[in-house]
Amino acid sequence: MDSRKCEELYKAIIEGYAEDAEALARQLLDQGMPPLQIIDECMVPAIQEVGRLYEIGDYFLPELMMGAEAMQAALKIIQPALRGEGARREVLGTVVIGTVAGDLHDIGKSIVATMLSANGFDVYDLGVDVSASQFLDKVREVHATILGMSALLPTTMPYMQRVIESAKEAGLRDQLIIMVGGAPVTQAFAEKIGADGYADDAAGAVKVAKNLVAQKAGQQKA
Ligand code: B12
Repeated sequence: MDSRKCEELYKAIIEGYAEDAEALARQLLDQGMPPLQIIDECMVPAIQEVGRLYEIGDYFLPELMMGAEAMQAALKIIQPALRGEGARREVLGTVVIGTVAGDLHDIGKSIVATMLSANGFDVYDLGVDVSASQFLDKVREVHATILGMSALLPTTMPYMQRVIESAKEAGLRDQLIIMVGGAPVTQAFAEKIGADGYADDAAGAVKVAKNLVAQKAGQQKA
């Protein structure tokens, strides 16, 4: 495997070159690098570095946006390969997922959605800026097993709790598994707001989702 290509993809995202990022992602796939490894080793560290440069004032909003665009261009190439990886045997559950109201960050949420879908879940991705009623309408419509929420801003994290409260008021809470995530979200926060599960990356999200579904099935049998 040519590790220079991974390094080049990392740099292309930091420098905001979307076309290069796309081409490099394709080359890495062609070389046989597993899609999740490309995301975790070449891409996520790059967008994190973009965030760090923005935080210390070296980058401004245009650079932040260019980095995000390069990241998304590469993701577009990787996602079909990621989806193709999981051999679909049975449907493990139905997931409604989205980024909460006021928050436009969707890169991590989309990776989680793709990974869940690759691993046997039927996934309805509602996108970004999703309100409590939009989440709950979809949960009712598709009889969701899992509701997944993502937030990247400290100011939008509290909205997750609001959605959980709304689910209780609507009488939907008990039938649902609620999972939360996003860079500033922690296990402690998840517990505090009464969510059932939390994971700090997409592979973890799949593991937690599978465990919670199995647990719930066990409870229903008992
Ligand atoms: C890319 C980016 C953007 C892009 C987003 C593009 C897009 N389509 O998503 C753009 C340019 C639009 C943007 C805008 C803004 N951003 Co911004 N952004 C980022 C950045 C650099 C990367 C986020 C990202 O994609 N990470 C990579 C993914 C893979 O990681 P992730 O999202 O954490 O997801 C993983 C896990 O958390 C988990 N996960 C995620 N969701 C879920 C859900 C579930 C259910 C589960 C189980 C797991 C899970 O799995 C994922 C995969 O591994 C971060 C920096 C950072 N370090 O996070 C700043 C950051 C989040 N942004 C920040 C800010 C301030 C903003 C703006 C307010 C800037 C402005 N002045 O306008 C706006 C807000 C707009 C809004 N209303 O949302 C700050 C927030 C800090 C704060 N205290 O507020 C950060 C931390 C940057 C910084 N260091 O200052 N941003």
